[in-house]
Amino acid sequence: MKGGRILLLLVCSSVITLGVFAAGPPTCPADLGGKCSDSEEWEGEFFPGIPKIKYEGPSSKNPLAFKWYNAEEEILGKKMKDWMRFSIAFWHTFRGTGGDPFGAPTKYWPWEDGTNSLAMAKRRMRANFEFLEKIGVDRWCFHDRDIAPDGETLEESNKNLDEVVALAKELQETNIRPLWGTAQLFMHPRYMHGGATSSELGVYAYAAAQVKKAMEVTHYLGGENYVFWGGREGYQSLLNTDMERELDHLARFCEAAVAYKKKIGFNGTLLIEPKPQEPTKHQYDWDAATTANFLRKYGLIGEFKLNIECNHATLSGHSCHHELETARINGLLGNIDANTGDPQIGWDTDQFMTDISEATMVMLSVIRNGGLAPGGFNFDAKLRRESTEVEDIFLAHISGMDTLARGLRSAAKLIQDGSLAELVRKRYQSFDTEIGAQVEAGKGDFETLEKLAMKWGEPKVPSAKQELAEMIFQSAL
Ligand code: XLS
Ligand code: NI
Ligand code: NI
Repeated sequence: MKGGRILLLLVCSSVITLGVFAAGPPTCPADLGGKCSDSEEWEGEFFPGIPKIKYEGPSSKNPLAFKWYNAEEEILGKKMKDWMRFSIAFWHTFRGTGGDPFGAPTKYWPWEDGTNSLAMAKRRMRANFEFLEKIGVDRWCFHDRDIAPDGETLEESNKNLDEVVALAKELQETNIRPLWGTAQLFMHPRYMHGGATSSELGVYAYAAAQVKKAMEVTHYLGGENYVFWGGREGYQSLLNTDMERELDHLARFCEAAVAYKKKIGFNGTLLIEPKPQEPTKHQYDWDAATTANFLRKYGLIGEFKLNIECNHATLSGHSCHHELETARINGLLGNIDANTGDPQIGWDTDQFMTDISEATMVMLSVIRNGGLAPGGFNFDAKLRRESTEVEDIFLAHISGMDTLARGLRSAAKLIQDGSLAELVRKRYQSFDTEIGAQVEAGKGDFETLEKLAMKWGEPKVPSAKQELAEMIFQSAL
């Protein structure tokens, strides 16, 4: 199992921006039947024959149509598109290859030429925008190094990024913008001990420079949020780690990000994305509660919110609903990385969500939060290794969008029906009394409570009605 575990850790890093540097992308796999383009200019459409995806309703049998997601339809006083604020993750959709630690890539999209050149980066960006247009989503998310190749120097990397960002800005026109941008601080070997928590000051500085630039381009593109996912901000062993010092460094890094955001006039939300482990043995932003504690300890509450990823939630031993509620009740729910794990595979499989119950619970939190704006739902999800046709990119996103849309409809039904809320209200009704209110107001001192306990005698403990709660929930799906 140990060997398996190491391989699993490798999987996580391989899902993101495969072949960005060093080893580079695979060469054109003629032997595997891969069809690689070699022309500089891409003629015509990237997704020929695929129309703009429309809503056709639940009875439609057309796989290239929405059955539940009807962007303009109002649910609980808000258009579906405004509840969802969907976003496409560039790294999975345009850099994912289906490769895993046990096997070579399985996907070679027709527009790939087997290189990681600037010309290729630009062509991919054009494919991204054609996809956004056809799927009807007006937000996208990126890491700096997914969209533009690393250069020999920081200056060269920045120049590459500027060139691709200029094209993205043009292609965005007026209606498309990033839901969030981020810096990739986990792929390059310099980040092997982390970025902000590296033991090496030079790396800390390099990470800061990369985040500075990524914040600038996110701002330039009209991004609504900026994400920090600390893939390698953690440790492999406490024996050689000064955890207190590393956490202090991470906090200083966050403070500098806040200062820079203000300096450049970026009004987007800064988001921290918790994850318990992968690729480190233990990541500092383990889960929502741990991250909230970090923010509170260092006086950063109010400057950051959380980006909750469902697959990370289950990796930390919680449900996605738990993580969303923890973030929400602390005023920290900012964004959702909408994906799901696999109950039989132990790592971050980043699958599109297909479970209607899970989607309904997710949407219950979102509704209670009054929506997510300026956050939204980023599909941090990838096609299965075995799904290899261009059409599968559409099918995967349609299925993910429909699942969440169905979740929204079910959650709205539950709220409108009111019986679940009534069950919860009744459960706590003893606190709705005069004495209960005093206790909740902090006036329940122990002497008073002892007198009451003696006067009341053995309390009658009511039923939690858990099965009834489940029945009500099920009937809304
Ligand atoms: C990896 C994370 C990553 C972040 C962005 O597990 O989910 O994709 O969302 O760096
Ligand atoms: Ni994520
Ligand atoms: Ni993830």
